[in-house]
Parts: sequence; structure tokens; C-alpha cells
Amino acid sequence: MLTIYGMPDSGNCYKPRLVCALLDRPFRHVGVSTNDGGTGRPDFLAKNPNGKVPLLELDDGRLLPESNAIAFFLGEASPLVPTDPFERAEMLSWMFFEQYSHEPYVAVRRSLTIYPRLARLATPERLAETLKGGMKALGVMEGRLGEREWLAGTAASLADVVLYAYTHVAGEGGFDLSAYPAVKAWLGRIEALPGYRPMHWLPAG
Ligand SMILES: N[C@@H](CCC(=O)N[C@@H](CS)C(=O)NCC(=O)O)C(=O)O
Repeated sequence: MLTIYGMPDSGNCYKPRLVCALLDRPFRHVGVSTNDGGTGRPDFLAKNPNGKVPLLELDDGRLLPESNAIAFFLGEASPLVPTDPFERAEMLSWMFFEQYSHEPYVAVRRSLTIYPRLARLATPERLAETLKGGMKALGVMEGRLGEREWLAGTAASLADVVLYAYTHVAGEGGFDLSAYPAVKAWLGRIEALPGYRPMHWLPAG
């Protein structure tokens, strides 16, 4: 049985849970949170010296950090990874976009907004910077999704799953998604996929 260490309200941690749900892959969830210092405890740092969740642990004890790498491992040879080499690379391109051009703005602004412990970091400058960066990223997605149903290839892929994670809660960070109708329609397509589970869903047991 795979083990995912993570927190329910983190988009990064939601990504591997959603991939497992869409692929009907069982996993065990172990709650580790930044909010109570769990990611900084010695037993967790022994597993991930970078002190971040999500973290995947295989049956044989091997450990894999980084949400998009975990998504890639879980999605290997599934319909969520295109077989065409160009489409597969396009999927990766959007996954790197997510980490460098989307998450640092859309996710960070949400964190600054919803977590009281980060309130002192939510300066007007930081909020303005993350709003500008996030709107740019959402605009790039809007352009793409105005022309096609899915970000890479012709079906839902890991690119859609990982970008869904923080885009669908962008409103919590103060982004107005009504300005991005193609993105909103795409969110609905992902939510209609068989096996879809919402962000706070955790496996029973
Ligand atoms: N690039 C990493 C980012 C992971 C990350 O920042 N996780 C946050 C929760 S969303 C965390 O564990 N933060 C703990 C900390 O920075 O101390 C990924 O995609 O997995």
C-alpha cells in the first residue's frame, strides 16, 4: 500500500490524492501539517530533509517528495499520461509552468490570505506581486483553454490535475475566476471526470 504524507487543505498535497482517486489506486494517508510544526519534526525530516509535504512512501520504504514528481510516478502508463512523446512533453511543460509561474503566485496568495500564522507576511507589496503573477498565469491558461478542452493532448492529463489543485481554490486567495470563463469551464470538466474527489477527501480508514 502506498502512503501519502500530507495536509488536507494544501493543493500540492491534493494533487497525488486526486491522481490516486482518478486512477482508483488505493493509498494510506498520514496527516503531516505545517500548521502544527509537523513538517519540521525530526521523524518527518528523516524522511524528507526538505521538510515539505506531500511525500510518497512506497511499500519498500523508498521515498519521493515533490508533488508533480509524485503525480508523474502515480500516473505512469495510465490514461493521464499521453503516449505521444510531444504530448507527454507538453504535459510536463504545463507541470513545470505550474511550479514556476502559477503556484508561487496563486497558491502563495491563498496561503497568505487564509493562514493566520502567515498574516504578518501578507504585506501590500507581496499581495500586489502575487496578484499580478497569478493573473498572468491564469491569463495564460485562459488563452490555451479557450482553444482546446485540455492543456496537453486531447484528453485529461496530469497537467490538468496538477493545475486544477490550486486553480479551483484561487478565489480563496482573492482571484476573481469569473474573468476566466474558459478556465471555469475546464474546472467543471475536471470535476466531471470519473473518480473525481474534492480537495478535503481522504480515504477511509
Ligand atoms: N514544490 C513542492 C512544494 C511543497 C510545499 O511547499 N509544501 C508545503 C505545503 S503546501 C509545505 O510542506 N511547507 C512546509 C514548509 O515550507 O515548512 C511540491 O510541489 O511538492
